[in-house]
Order: sequence, then C-alpha cells, then structure tokens
Amino acid sequence: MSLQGRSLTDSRRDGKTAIVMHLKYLRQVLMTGLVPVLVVFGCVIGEGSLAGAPVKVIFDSDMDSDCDDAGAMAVLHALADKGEVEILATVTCGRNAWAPLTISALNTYYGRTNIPVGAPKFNAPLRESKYTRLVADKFPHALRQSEDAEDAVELYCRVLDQAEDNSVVILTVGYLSNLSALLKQSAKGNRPSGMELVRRKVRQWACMGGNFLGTPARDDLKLGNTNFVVDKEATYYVIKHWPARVMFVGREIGSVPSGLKAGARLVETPENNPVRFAYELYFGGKAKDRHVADPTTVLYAVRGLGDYWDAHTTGSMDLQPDMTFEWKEGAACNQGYLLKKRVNGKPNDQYIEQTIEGLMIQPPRKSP
Ligand SMILES: [Ca+2]
Repeated sequence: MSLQGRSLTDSRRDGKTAIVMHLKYLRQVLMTGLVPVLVVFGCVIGEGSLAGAPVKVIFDSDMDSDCDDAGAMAVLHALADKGEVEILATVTCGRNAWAPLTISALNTYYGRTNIPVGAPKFNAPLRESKYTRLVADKFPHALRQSEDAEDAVELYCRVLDQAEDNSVVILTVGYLSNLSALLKQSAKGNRPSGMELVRRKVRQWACMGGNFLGTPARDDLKLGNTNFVVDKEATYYVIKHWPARVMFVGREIGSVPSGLKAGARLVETPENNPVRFAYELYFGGKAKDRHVADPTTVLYAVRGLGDYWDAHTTGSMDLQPDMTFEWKEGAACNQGYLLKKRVNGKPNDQYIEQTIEGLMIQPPRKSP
C-alpha cells in the first residue's frame, strides 16, 4: 500500500536510516569530545532565566490559610533583590479580606511599593487566616484598602498584553480560580482573549499542586491537595484547557512526604519583618519551621531545575473531576512534573532547605 506515493517499506527504511544517522552523530560527538550546546527536548528549554535576564513573574497566592505563602513571597523578593526575577504582579486567588493588604505589606517591606496587587472580584474561595488581619493592621502597605486591589483577571490581562511574546512565567501557589477566569475572559477591543494572551505571552506556568507518587505517578488524594481541591471546577477547567507549558511542583517536593521545612530562622530577622510576624501568628508564638511547598515552587519558577531537581517531561496528567489523577505516559508535550534529585546516591533535601532558608531570611536590599 502506498503512503503519499511512497511504500511503507520505504518509510521503514527511512526510519532505520534516520536512527543510523543519529547513532553516527552521537558517535562523532563522543569521539570529538564536543558536547551539544542545546538540548532540544522541548520541555528542557525555558527553564530559569533567558541569557541572564531576570525572569518575569506573576505571583498568584492563597495568602490566607498557610504561612508558607508569606515565606514564598520572601523568597521571591530575595531573588528579585539578587536581580534574578522581575515581579510583574502579585495577586491573591481567595477572598480573605486582608490578603491583598498582607501582600501589599510584604511588597512594601521589600521596597517594591509599585508592584500591582490584584484580587478576584468574583465568587472565589473564602478562607480564614491566622495572620492576614494582624499583618495588615501592624505593617505599612502601599495599598490603602483591600477594595483598592485591581480585579485579578484584568490585572493578568493588562500585564500579559503589555509583555513580550513567550516571556512571562505564571507562578501559582494557591487555587486556580483566577487562572480559570483568565482563560474564560473574552477579547476586549484590541486586546486578545485571556486564552490567546496565555498562548502568546506565557513561557511557563509553575504550579504548586498534586502528589506525584509511584510509577506511573498517581494521586488518590490520601495525602491531601488543597490547591486543587478547594476550587475543583476551576482546577479541572485550567488543567484541561491550558494552552502553554506547565510544570507541576508536587507536594512530595516541598511538603509531605519530603519533610522539607524552613521558618524557624526568621527569629534572626528584625521584628519589623511581616514574614516573621506571619509565622509567629501561624504558630501562636515563636516562628517555627513549616513545610516549603510554596517556596520550592518559587525557587523552581525563577531558577529552573538548576542543580536542585530533575523533571519528568513526557506524558500528561489525566485529571478527574474529583481531582484524583494518573499520569498517562506518551510523547513529550507541554506538561511535566518535578522529580527529587539524588546526588551521590543521597537526596539533596538539605541543600534545597538551606537555599530556601537563606533566601527567606535575607534582609531586603532597600530598607523598609
Ligand atoms: Ca499556598
């Protein structure tokens, strides 16, 4: 049977020829000692910064139930102080009334009062917090009142519309409520739809969420997965429709069962540090170590795999409406998840903990 005028035998022969050519190339590389500069497995491209330029990030957080969101913002600002990241926008994905002011207080502490703060103006999840109200009361914030926060979806659209193509990293450490609304946002005037903006402008989405245990990785939710479960409808829509690259940072990377933690050393920072105060309020006294699910995601979004992690970049997440999933193997596509890295046979957990801890307690470059 012919295939576009060529026989199946011809196609097989061409395939064998291609394999032989690749083997010859590999042999040539090994013999000459030349190492290919570019590794063109699509998912490897796009890690970390491009040619040393700061990574452009939109930070989206449930700044309410857990204190590691505040720790994540500390890491993000510390990396900005090192010139590794430009923070384009900071948004909350929940309706906790003091979350926008807490985010603004953290931006203010690190001397970045000009970063826009967004909040959902729709019926997003509403969760209590042990720290947002008191942080908002005690610390200065450039945002005068929570109501002054921009509509999160409008903020996403504005920032993406102004960005260069394929330049923005979206970093979520909370629910996917904003992203769902963004993907459903219609075109307005000359501005493309939210879906089109993501397709054109987003280089990568770094998503804290899911448990990637076993082979194939599957999540039965027995270890919990707050970021997916709190707004299931949004999560399902976003993961099924996301038109760009996504890297999942699973809970095993910085939370259970990894055991990685940081926060106790915040006691070494000044009392006017709102991150320290958030940890103190969360623990009802002295700041203690807390898991680092969100801070690890920040570290990945800015520095890429580096010498911290490996990644599984073939196949895709087969997510069910109840938020259980199994990873379906297949060709490399736009989805992947981080893998813990072992160095000399040992996990490098301590190295990652120390990196995060150092960034979390790093004093602001500009004094508040
Ligand atoms: Ca979070």
